[in-house]
Amino acid sequence: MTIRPILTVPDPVLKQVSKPIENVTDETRALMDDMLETMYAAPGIGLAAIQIGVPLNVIVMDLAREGDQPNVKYFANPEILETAEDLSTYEEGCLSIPDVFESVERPEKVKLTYLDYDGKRVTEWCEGLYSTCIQHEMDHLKGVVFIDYLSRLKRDRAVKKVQKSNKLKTGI
Ligand code: K1U
Ligand code: ZN
Repeated sequence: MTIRPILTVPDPVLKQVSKPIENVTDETRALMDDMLETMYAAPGIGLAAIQIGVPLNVIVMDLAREGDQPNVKYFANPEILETAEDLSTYEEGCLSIPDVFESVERPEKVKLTYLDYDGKRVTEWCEGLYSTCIQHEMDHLKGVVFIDYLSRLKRDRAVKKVQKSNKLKTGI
């Protein structure tokens, strides 16, 4: 397993629309393993493949609290089948927009279908942080990041903050 670099805004790769995978293969599982290690190292609670530059519909997630048993979830080709009318607001973060947290409103519950690590189809309702996180990660697959829901002023400010921080870290 390898920790891969996470792309940050305004990298144009993050705007790419990812493609479905044909089957969950050993290659997909190797990608999922690298993604999970990268997510834990960051640290984060979710990661979409495009965040490490791979334009495939693959997501990993672990919403376990610190000190609890890991609760790893792997998603290939996730699709939302139904969306609740009620909305909920959560202060979201993103590993591609480090140190920026803003409130985003999304449907409170979604019915999701996906292929798991073994290629088995799972269909379930998601709510709470699971619902927020899967919607956030599925946005990445469409080239959307959470700051796209904010005002232009807040979005530009967030991008400038990331660019400034990267410049300080790399000297470039
Ligand atoms: O970049 C990402 O897509 C991952 C992102 C997931 C997410 C967080 C909050 C709301 C929606 C989606 C993160 O993991 S940001 C980091 C974070 O939330 C966190 C990090 C360490 C401990 C607990 C949370
Ligand atoms: Zn994100």
